[in-house]
Amino acid sequence: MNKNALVFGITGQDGSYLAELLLGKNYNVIGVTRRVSTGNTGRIAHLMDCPHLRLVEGDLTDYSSILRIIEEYEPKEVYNLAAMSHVGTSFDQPLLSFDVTGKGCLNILEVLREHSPYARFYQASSSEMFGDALTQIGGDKYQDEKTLFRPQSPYAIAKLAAHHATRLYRQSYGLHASCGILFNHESERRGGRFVTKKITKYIAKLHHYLEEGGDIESAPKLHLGNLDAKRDWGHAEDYVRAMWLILQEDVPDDYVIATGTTHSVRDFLNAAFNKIGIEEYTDFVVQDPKFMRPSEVPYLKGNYSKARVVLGWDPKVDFDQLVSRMVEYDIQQVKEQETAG
Ligand code: NDP
Ligand code: GDR
Repeated sequence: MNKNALVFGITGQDGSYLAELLLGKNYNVIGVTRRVSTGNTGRIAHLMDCPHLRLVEGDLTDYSSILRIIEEYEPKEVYNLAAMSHVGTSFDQPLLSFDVTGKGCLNILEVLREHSPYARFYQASSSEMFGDALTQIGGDKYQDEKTLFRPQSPYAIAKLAAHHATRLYRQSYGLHASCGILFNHESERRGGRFVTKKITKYIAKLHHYLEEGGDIESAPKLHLGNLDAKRDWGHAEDYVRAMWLILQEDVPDDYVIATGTTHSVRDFLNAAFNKIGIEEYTDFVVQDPKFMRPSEVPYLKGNYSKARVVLGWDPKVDFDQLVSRMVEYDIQQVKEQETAG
């Protein structure tokens, strides 16, 4: 009999890749979607005809819908990828962020404790929880499972609450509950308001504009915030593999998942503009206070040694490949849109 896996956040970037991975491993995948007035299933459209995928409506803030779904499907594995995941937006919507990203996880844990104590639970923790914990930046400094948490946004505070709740339910009630502390991971399917996708979508449009004979001076500009922040960027396909591996371990635990390399937003801009033959991005980018955050996480670089040793996990896609894949995909999208109409 195929195992049932329940995925909260299946319509998101990671949810779509995780669903593909689980379906490939012969799971029955039950994906929780929010009822919205316009479509939110674009990222999983290619999976909709799969007989082992079922979508059910529910919301992380609604305990009763989580209870109903878990009682009905009795999943062996539960992945919580649902969140209000945009750090910048969490400063404008702190209460919603906490309700969804923090308390939502507790809703699942409570249902599991009372009704499904043998299910295995994965919580999507985040490198944002480290915040500005590293006071001296640069060099070979990195974050690992022992690094202090000093969250710098409402999002990170909510994630840290969920992280500690998961640990507490593991230790106090014996739940098989684990956290992946995932560093930034991007992909062709990344949401359009995260910095990498914002850059690659702009570049794809700029490429088309220049090919059509547009001149550089009149080109629309790309408005960004802090260009000095450094992030450890990997590809989502690699990271969902780590999520699955974490739940296959008999002993639940927390793992840092990262690439061990770090690049600034400027580095990403340089790499992405170089892909379309532009050496200098500065003619096209404007720093706009609107995209600056009230507080920032300056430097992230993860040490994933524990995941490598225990899970046998390593990332396969490096920074340059990630940038290439995103730029090429977005250029193709623009071409298809132009051809379509
Ligand atoms: P996305 O923003 O792409 O996806 C978030 C998902 O959560 C969507 O499916 C969204 O549904 C769903 N969701 C939001 N609110 C609710 C709610 N109230 N009830 C049920 N579902 C809800 O995020 P990613 O795929 O990039 O990330 C997955 C998880 O991993 C998130 O928890 C994120 O915070 C965390 N994370 C991500 C990292 C990254 O770099 N990508 C790094 C570390 C952690 P809808 O489609 O309807 O909006
Ligand atoms: P982050 O990702 O906040 O790290 O959270 P994001 O891509 O939003 O920002 C990365 C860095 O780029 C700077 N930046 C901008 N960011 C955005 N979104 N838009 C801009 O215009 C812009 N200009 C500069 C930011 O200030 C920041 O320093 C992501 C999310 O996926 C979280 O859910 C996840 O937990 C963490 O990664 C790990």
